[in-house]
Amino acid sequence: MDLFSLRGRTAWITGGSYGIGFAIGCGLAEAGARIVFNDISGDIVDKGLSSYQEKGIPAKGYVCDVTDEPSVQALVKQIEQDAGPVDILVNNAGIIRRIPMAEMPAEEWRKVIDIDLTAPFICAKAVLPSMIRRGGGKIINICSMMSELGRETVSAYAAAKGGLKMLTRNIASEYGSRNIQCNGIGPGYIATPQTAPLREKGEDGGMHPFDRFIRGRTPAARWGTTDDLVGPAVFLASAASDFVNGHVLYVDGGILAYIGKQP
Ligand code: NAP
Ligand code: GCO
Repeated sequence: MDLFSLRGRTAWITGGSYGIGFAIGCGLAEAGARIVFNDISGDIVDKGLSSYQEKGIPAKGYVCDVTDEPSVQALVKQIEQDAGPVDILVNNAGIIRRIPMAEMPAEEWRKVIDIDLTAPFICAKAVLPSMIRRGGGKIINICSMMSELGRETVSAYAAAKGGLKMLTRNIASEYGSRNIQCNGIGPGYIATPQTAPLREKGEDGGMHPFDRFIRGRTPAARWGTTDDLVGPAVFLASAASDFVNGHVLYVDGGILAYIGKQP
């Protein structure tokens, strides 16, 4: 099944020290890719390097804030020297702020848009010239249920992830002729540090109401794990998806297909 082989490819996962990015990095490594990742702090990068090492993956880690274009441009040059040109970019780094919109300071809004939407633009722009020169590449943007649905308190995040879906389609439209495939992965509700507050048990040890809600809203009746995202990521990073472009692959246990369990 060489269609799914990533041997000889260099994959850069932004925010890849833990969570979804780390799982995708491990999966792409298992398919043969060289892994490079960045995070915003040296401590987190070191944590990531140890985690990859424990898995026997010789990943390279770099400190870089993905919202800072000069730093990203410099990082891409450094990656090229250390591990070769980027063949696969996974725009994974992201944050969420859960604040009712009417109370959300514009500064918090801007921070979410900057990291979740502008940074994927900055990182994709940084790798496109080399991909074009070399005859192709893969860009995978980590979207969300909120690329399609809204909910209370996540206005900035939903706007960013909705925009990321359209950025995905636009990169596919503008660079598809250069054999660059840009697709999205739309994870459902995944058990990571980002969603930990939604799963915290109450003082009485009872299930968090949101935890119960999501289990009822998901046909699979469970939260996703980061490992659920590995197969879709390998598919979109490999030759198996060379004619798939501008698509968001939802890995949500069926949430988007389901009206929800009758109370
Ligand atoms: P996470 O556990 O919060 O990890 C996010 C990663 O991004 C962290 O390593 C974080 O580093 C890094 N990061 C944040 N801001 C950065 C910046 N400016 N520069 C570089 N790195 C930065 O999140 P996750 O749950 O794994 O989610 C990863 C992606 O999947 C995000 O885009 C998220 O929106 C998306 N997603 C998550 C879910 C879910 O249910 N968990 C579902 C759909 C989509 P620090 O630790 O240093 O901040
Ligand atoms: C939230 C959650 C979601 C998930 C994910 C769903 O507060 O609703 O954090 O936004 O992170 O994006 O796909």
